[in-house]
Amino acid sequence: MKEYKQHEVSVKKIRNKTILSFIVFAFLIALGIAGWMWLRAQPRDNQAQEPLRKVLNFNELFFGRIFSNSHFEKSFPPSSALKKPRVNGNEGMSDGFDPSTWKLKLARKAGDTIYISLEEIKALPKTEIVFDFKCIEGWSQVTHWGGVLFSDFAKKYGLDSQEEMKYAGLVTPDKGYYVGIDMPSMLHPQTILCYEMNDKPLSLEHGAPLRLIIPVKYGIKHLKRIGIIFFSNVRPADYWYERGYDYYSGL
Ligand SMILES: Nc1nc2c(c(=O)[nH]1)N[C@H]1C(S)=C(S)[C@@H](COP(=O)(O)O)O[C@H]1N2
Ligand SMILES: [Mo]
Repeated sequence: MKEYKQHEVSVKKIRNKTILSFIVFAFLIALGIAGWMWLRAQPRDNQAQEPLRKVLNFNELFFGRIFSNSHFEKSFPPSSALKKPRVNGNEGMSDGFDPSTWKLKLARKAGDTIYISLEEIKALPKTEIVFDFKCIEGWSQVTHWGGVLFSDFAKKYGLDSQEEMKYAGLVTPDKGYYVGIDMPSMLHPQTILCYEMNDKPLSLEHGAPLRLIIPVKYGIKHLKRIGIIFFSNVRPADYWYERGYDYYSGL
């Protein structure tokens, strides 16, 4: 009969293996902590550590440019819209604002600024949109808005050369809230300068007299109470970008 050679595993060998796996384990943990500390120590680019900001920028380049401004947000029948949508955020909406004397300041280019009344804006063709409004805080609500397509507005006010620029900037009258929007999203056929909600004049808390509704973006970009619109080839300042969010914030 053939004898099988027995493998003897000595106690010493087992102990060495245990020690080795413990060292590897400890090393990996140390590596994780060192990596975390390295990331924390990196310089920040608008609140996000540079390596993370690079990932955000890459995502934005890849997904933002390619998908966001060419897709259509799903629309809903007006009957499915909330009657009393929640109000969220009042940055740049300081007291003492008088909507009756308001005019939109449109800075077309240096030395060419015009002021437009709400009546003039309401005289343009009206477009309505009912869509699922999404906030980065994680909630969404189907809401119903009316106003003028930004692209119609741009045609009316001769913004052809501005349309060639990369960004539009929107700022509240008190300059407390501001957003930058890439021009393709601004000209998207669902983007409106909005003055109505549920077929009624917009309330102050929802952004009267005029707000941006831009369904291809998260809520942070839907600036309420527009004071100024301007154009630029460099990114306009953006309130939430400065606080660590993605500049693009597209859906
Ligand atoms: N001026 C101004 N506009 C703003 C904000 C703000 O704080 N100030 N918050 C934004 C955010 S985060 C969201 S979700 C929407 C909410 O719009 P609503 O209050 O009409 O629901 O407004 C956006 N526009
Ligand atoms: Mo939001």
